[in-house]
Amino acid sequence: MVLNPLDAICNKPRNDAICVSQLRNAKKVDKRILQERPDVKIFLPFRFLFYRPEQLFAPNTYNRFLAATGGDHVISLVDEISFVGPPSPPLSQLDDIPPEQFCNGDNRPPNCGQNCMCTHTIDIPLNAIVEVVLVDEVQSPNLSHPFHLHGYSFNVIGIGRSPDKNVKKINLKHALDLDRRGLLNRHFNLPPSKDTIAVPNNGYVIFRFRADNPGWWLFHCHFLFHIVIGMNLIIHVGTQEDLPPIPRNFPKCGNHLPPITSYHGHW
Ligand SMILES: [Cu+2]
Repeated sequence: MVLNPLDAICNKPRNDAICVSQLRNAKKVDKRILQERPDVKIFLPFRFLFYRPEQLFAPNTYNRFLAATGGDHVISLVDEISFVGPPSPPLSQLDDIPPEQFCNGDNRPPNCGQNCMCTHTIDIPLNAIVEVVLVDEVQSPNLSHPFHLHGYSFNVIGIGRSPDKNVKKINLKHALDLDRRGLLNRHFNLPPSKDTIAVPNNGYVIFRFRADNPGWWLFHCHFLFHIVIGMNLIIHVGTQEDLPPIPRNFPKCGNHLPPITSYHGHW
């Protein structure tokens, strides 16, 4: 019996494998999690961006990248943004971070380019019921990205691939369409609690949590070499007023790297 089969067939019982979404929670699950509509719904497609050598070695560009097997030079995009860390910790030094450093899919910096780099942060009201739909646009065969959320355990309510046999590759647009038509798998029978979940290649994962733990929580693929190239974002729950006060004489820190900038129309 295999846990998390690579074929991601999770919508029916089988003898050879079981998906995490088919496990049952030993504990009670928050009733609000099990209601049809969450308060906040976030679609997060993720993929690689391939650099051409001339883009990497153009004068005065210092792009970070991963040299993949086969010789590709890639960075990672989550919702078309490659995460860069803030110069100081937002938890204790929010005022030291330029506000324009933060971004998300709805608030991209102007002229951000295809390799858009900023501190991808999604604001969530305290106590909201949040649903996250991860969509694998990397689609590297047999590669499942293990996404990990700090600060919470979440309930996994769906794992799968497109039921449409004519669709060879899933993407955000198709996932949104499936969702509108009620064709994404969602199970509400004691969905299991996890803090890491592997997204099947060419597939999706749906999970939910109640945002009752205020703070700035990193959400990221757990492959270290994907963290380095930006496969991360921050789930920011509540406001600074929801957090305990910063201790007196708490150490401070600033940027130890020159700022990383995106291309501005050099494509
Ligand atoms: Cu990854």
